[in-house]
Amino acid sequence: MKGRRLLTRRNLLLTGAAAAGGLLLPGWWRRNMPPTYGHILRMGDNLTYAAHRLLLPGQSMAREYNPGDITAFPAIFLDDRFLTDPSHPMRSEAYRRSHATGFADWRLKVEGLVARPKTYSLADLKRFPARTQVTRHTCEEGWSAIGEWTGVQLGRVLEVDAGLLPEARFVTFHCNDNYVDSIDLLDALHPQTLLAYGMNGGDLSVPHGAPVRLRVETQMGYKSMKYIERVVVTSELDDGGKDGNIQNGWSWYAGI
Ligand SMILES: Nc1nc2c(c(=O)[nH]1)N[C@H]1C(S)=C(S)[C@@H](COP(=O)(O)O)O[C@H]1N2
Ligand SMILES: [Mo]
Repeated sequence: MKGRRLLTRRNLLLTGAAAAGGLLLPGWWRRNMPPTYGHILRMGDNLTYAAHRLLLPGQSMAREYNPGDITAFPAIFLDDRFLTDPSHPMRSEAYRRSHATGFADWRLKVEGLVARPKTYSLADLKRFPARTQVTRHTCEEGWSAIGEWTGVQLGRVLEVDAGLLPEARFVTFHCNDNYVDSIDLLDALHPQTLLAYGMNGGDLSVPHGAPVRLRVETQMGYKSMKYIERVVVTSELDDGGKDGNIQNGWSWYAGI
């Protein structure tokens, strides 16, 4: 179910172009390839990653829709039952308590290769200029939905406020349900990559990742991590250990 990739004609073409680019531009290759991980069969990830980085330079924007295009939006994995059902997979007492206070005691840690490691409250994040965007979320399980997201650009927090150090290359997200995954700096600093606290005009709900989730509009839905609590900037890929999505069979790079 996780990390499935369709080998489309377009991907094959892109892959070929990227391979050619890599042979011609070894320096580019070194700078733009994701780190090696796992199994030789995962090479396909590297080729797709390289193809996107070569052919979609930098910051191409994901399509934005109008508020009238917003659709019903399923919530994956979680519903509000975790608040009352102790056998629910997400049973962090701290999260339950935090939820009961309207997330007043919730904090987001930003650490690693930043000049000023910081801890943000929800109010702190809301003091930054907000961005609202209506985008399509595509899940690897075969559904997609359109929603409106409001939040602060991750790039503003990382680059402007915390200050990225020169060795920074990846950003890893640790979530309350032990979900861990990372993105590279290009996606982290993309103008549509948000720490989102609002959805469809209201607060982000528990099923959709309250109080703050990531929106990465350049990749498949599973990279848009919910229940974020810690953001770590690194120079090397942190695969998240046993909780990491790679170990659980997902492609690290899931560009769309
Ligand atoms: N922390 C966390 N984030 C997560 C997930 C999860 O299980 N835990 N599921 C991912 C997947 S596979 C999808 S499709 C989207 C679903 O977001 P939604 O529940 O708002 O529809 O969240 C992503 N982010
Ligand atoms: Mo998904």
